Amino acid sequence: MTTTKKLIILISVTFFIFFNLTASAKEYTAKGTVNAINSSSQKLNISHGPVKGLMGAMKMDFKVSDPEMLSDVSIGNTIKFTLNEDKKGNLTITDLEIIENSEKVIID
Ligand SMILES: [Cu+2]
Repeated sequence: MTTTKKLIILISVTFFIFFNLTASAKEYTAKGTVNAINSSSQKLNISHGPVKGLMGAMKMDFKVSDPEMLSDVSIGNTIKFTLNEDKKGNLTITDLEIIENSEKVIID
């Protein structure tokens, strides 16, 4: 094998590894309303709008990256959040911001 061929193979392998690593994590931005806060499972149940390139509007659970985020929100809040999708397709909220602070009034 010539040195040139070895070099081409080495460059190809390097690029292949690089693109696989960089393509692993994807980020999305979404908006939704908090339906439930589950601190034991570190999840928020959210009715979210369409997430471009990922999914349509639906009601579902999302894990948050930091449990502190659960105490930042209240049921009924409309939030804007950042979703991170890992290589396996697991979705995690990595950032959130309250855009409408209308808390649900619970009457006992
Ligand atoms: Cu969804």
